Amino acid sequence: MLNLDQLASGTVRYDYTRAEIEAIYNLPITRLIFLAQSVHQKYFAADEIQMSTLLSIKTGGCKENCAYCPQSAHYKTAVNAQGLMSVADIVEAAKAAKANGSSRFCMGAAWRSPPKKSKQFEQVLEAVMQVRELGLEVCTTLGMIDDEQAHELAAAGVHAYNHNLDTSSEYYTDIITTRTYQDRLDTLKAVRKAGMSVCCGGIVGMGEKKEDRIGLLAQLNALAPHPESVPINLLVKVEGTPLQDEKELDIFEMVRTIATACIIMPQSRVRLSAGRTQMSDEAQALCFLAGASSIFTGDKLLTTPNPGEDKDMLLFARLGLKPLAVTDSERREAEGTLSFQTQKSRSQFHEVLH
Ligand code: SAM
Ligand code: DTB
Ligand code: SF4
Repeated sequence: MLNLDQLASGTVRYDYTRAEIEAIYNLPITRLIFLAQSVHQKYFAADEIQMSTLLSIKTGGCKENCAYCPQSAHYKTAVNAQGLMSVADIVEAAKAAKANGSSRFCMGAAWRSPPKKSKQFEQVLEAVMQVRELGLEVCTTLGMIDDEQAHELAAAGVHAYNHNLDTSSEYYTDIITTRTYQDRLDTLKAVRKAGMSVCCGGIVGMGEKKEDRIGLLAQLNALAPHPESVPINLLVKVEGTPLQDEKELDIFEMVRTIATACIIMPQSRVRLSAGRTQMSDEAQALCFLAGASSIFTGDKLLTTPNPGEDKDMLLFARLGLKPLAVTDSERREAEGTLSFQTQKSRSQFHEVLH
């Protein structure tokens, strides 16, 4: 039996069983969304959405065989492989992202792992330092990294490292065979050890069963501390990948995944990530109601389309939402001095920041 009052209190727990997570996931959607939103507003403002901009700094030709990915060298897709971008070009793109209201800039590279002690990795570190100097929160997603690489990235100023578990451990081997689930967990451990914020989530709509979405949520919940960011991607079906003809997922399954993530990881920022071009405005609004409070902006994700600034601003205006004006690190700094337990403290927090 679920204790709804305990769930609504926003208590942080790392020991939800799959059965408990399933019971939350299967709640009547009215109750599920109400619960997710109540928990979300214990820790986050109701109307603020974090805007992150993605930039693919090294595109295509990846050695891994992730069945969803247009950048894998194992599949013939329309992606043109491109070597590592110059630092100057990366900084230009970051300046444009900042001008468009993004507070977080995420650089992605189609690497199995960044080449060790290479000129290329040095170049990434230099780009991180220069983007950081613009006042943007820097996030990177470069594949598997070890302790040393994690420390170098953290020292250069990377705030968050994105590395997804993608799906349940059971379904994982249907999707990727070139690296293991444990490899992913090891990278997450290195990221945490180096003091970076962890950004870790997955993809829905890859032909997985409901149990796999629940399995993914259970794996994420067991990470202690929870990932600060949890991206939930809806599969973007790309021609040439093994998942190009995958059956459409009922969008309410995505909504349920987001809501459940918000409830079982109450202090994590859940991101409505890839797949928004396939979603109606109403479906996106449901994801925000379910507690998603972050999106990727701009007209491109890494290689696939995204709705673009104008469309997003129009939707925000209709929904009364606004871009988060501060970075998560600034927010957490303020959080350190304030309790979030009462409505009063939330309004004080806003006075401090605005
Ligand atoms: N190569 C690095 C890695 O795999 O960690 C970083 C880039 S990779 C493209 C980042 C994440 O994007 C993947 O882990 C996956 O969750 C997501 N992704 C990739 N292709 C996708 C697609 N077609 N639809 C939805 N999400 C996708
Ligand atoms: C994440 O979970 N989603 C983003 C980000 N982390 C790096 C990537 C989505 C990629 C979608 C496919 C593409 O554009 O290539
Ligand atoms: Fe490579 Fe990342 Fe794509 Fe997998 S998801 S093929 S590791 S770029």
